[in-house]
Amino acid sequence: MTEWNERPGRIRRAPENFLGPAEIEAVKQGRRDFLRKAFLSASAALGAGAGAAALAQTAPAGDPAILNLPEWSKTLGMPVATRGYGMPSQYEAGLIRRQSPGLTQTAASSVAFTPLQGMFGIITPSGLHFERHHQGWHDIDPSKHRLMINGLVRTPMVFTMEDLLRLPPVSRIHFIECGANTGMEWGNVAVPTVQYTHGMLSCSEYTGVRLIDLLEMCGADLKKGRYLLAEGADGSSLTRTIPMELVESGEVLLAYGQNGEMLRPENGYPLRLVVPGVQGVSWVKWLRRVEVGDKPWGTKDEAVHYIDLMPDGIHRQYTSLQEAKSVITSPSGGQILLDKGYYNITGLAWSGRGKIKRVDVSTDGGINWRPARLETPILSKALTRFNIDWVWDGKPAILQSRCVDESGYVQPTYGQLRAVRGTRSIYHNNAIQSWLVNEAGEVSNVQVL
Ligand SMILES: Nc1nc2c(c(=O)[nH]1)N[C@H]1C(S)=C(S)[C@@H](COP(=O)(O)O)O[C@H]1N2
Ligand SMILES: [Mo]
Repeated sequence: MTEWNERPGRIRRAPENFLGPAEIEAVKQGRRDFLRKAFLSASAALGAGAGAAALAQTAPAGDPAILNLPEWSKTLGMPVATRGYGMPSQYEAGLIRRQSPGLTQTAASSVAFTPLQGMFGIITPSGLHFERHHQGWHDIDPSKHRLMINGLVRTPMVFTMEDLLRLPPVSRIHFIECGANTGMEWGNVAVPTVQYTHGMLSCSEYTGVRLIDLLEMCGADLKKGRYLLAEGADGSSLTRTIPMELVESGEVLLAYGQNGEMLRPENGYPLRLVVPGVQGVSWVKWLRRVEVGDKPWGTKDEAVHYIDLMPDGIHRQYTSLQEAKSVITSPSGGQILLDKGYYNITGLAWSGRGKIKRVDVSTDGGINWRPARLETPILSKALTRFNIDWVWDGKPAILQSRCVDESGYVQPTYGQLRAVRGTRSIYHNNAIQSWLVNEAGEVSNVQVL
């Protein structure tokens, strides 16, 4: 099926990770054919001398999509509620979560990435939210799910989902990013598309109860109890230590809602922890227990995994905050610019410290920078969408974005990041991403120091 948006001035969506040489040749041939046909009919319509510049604005004469009434204008459409739960158009079937080609996965430990290249605005549709499971996912019967709060509390309590749904809720928009996002790029360029370099990233409106309110109901000892242990109900018994000051800020939620409906099973239905600004592993899914304690637990998920190997050979622990980071999502790796001319460069920026203050974009590999437009809303610890105009002259170009957050933190280059962190980490890679556009318009993943 040819892509509906495959025409000059537009970008062909990457259908899969790598485009093979044959597929690239087919796209190029398609572009040549399109231009020749459109040029011939446009010249015929406008008279001799009509230039190629008129192509984009002028419908080719004889275009059947203009001349003939389509079927859908002449027939009765589908009845309401043909589908009780709405689904995307059949023409959008390529925009799905995918597993990375370069990643070894097991049935137990697995990840599927969000297709950032095809998305608009800042909210991730729930069906495209990335998935990261340490022991697979379950669709848990909410009537059988319980949340226990114990440890340094006056009255240990057990809540049903009904109990939680009766309490006053709040709704907030936040990003979630796995600490291992972009992890495969530490050594060198590892994967071809933005889906795989940055797709362990999503942003939703979450609805739920503030954890601090429940802790107060249980009479938690906030003087001694400076830490929490959050535990999931899946087979991995995922457990993470959460510092109490994060909870006291009122930001940490016991969420049951995501984008206006209940959480999806893959994302922790019926209850998950939301820890804004902090790496995804602390957002415990299928949350069944919160324990109040006086020191970090040092569990397997924080002693062996999600630690940063530093150049001196020592592991850094509990680096949970996600530092400021940005990425151009289109044009991006695997896409092809079908013609010279105008393009809107678009992307996302986010920071675990608060709001994004500024994003600059370079089209020459970091020599010159121009400020991008930040689209509203600009929310704390949420994705921020940026856009900037660009005219491609057909010569090789390197596209980069660099963000600054409200704390003044500037997103580092790969050179700056590696100078501090070395090359042997897996987690917390927030370096500037570079996309190379070659003379054929093909966009690929490269690293610029
Ligand atoms: N109970 C439980 N919680 C979990 C996980 C898990 O496997 N089990 N994975 C964690 C990791 S590593 C991440 S990055 C996020 C991913 O959330 P998502 O699958 O909703 O995108 O959930 C976290 N919470
Ligand atoms: Mo993660």
